Amino acid sequence: GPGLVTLGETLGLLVADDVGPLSLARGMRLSMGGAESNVAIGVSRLGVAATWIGRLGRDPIGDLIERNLLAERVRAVVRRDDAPTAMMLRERRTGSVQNVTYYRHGSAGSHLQPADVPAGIVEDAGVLHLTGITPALGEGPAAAVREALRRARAAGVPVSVDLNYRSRLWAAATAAPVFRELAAGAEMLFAGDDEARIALELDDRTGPEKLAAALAELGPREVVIKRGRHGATALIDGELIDVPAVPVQAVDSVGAGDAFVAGYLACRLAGRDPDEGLRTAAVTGALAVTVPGDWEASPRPHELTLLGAEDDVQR
Ligand code: KDG
Repeated sequence: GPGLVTLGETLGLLVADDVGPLSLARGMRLSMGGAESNVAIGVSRLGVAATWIGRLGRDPIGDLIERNLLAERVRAVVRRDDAPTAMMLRERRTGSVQNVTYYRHGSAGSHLQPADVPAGIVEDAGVLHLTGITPALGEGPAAAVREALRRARAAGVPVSVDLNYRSRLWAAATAAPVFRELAAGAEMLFAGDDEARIALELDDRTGPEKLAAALAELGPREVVIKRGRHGATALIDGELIDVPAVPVQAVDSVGAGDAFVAGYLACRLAGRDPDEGLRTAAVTGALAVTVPGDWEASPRPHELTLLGAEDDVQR
């Protein structure tokens, strides 16, 4: 059936085994990450169809990414490019603070073009999901995002946007007008407080309710301010909803936002209301931080009750 369609760049990921300066790391674990494919996997795990569109290099990391997407039942619409698949390294500087280094300039993923999005794929989607990362990767990816957005709107397909500001890719002042353009085209908008402030060019005293209201004025009917361990504040068709975070032992917070979005969108695609979407999102987001890696911890439907389990051993 019509499910989630998303496009962007997925990267190989190396995470240091040890906490400390990366220059001293003795071992690293190889995996993959990418905000859009993280969301696609999260949605697929919850039993909703998901498609990821992007370019990968003709290299082993490209193979690794295709293999994982296939294993996760995410339909991958991939073009193999002569440039290498991008990589990122994560230094675990302290038990909870991580530092990301990208090796993505000139990568295969940054060569994404509007023509990489086949006719009909966006038009038949249940939701088109975009992030503010892709437009930061270059002219081609920015054009691909704009074109996908235009096509979705023309076909009456709801668009979901997660602003996902990445300071290593562009300056806040450059991102701001692009974020507002994405927000204006979205039906569902997700942002961290900091990202909302960047989009709206507001100072850091503006609280989540005000941020949600100001973002809703740009157009989206469903605005969700993701506040990490503080939960989320949503403005859904004019109604303010506060969602508490589900308390967990945090191991790796990267990917939590994507898991949150996946939980919400999977519910909305299954015809559930925003309230249930938000409750599910709080659970999927919490589960993501309990495990190293971006998407590995994404729950299956029967695992959504795991965090409330009374018994430590389930048998
Ligand atoms: O949301 C997690 C992503 O940031 C990570 O997987 C890598 O997509 C990524 C990016 O560009 O930062």
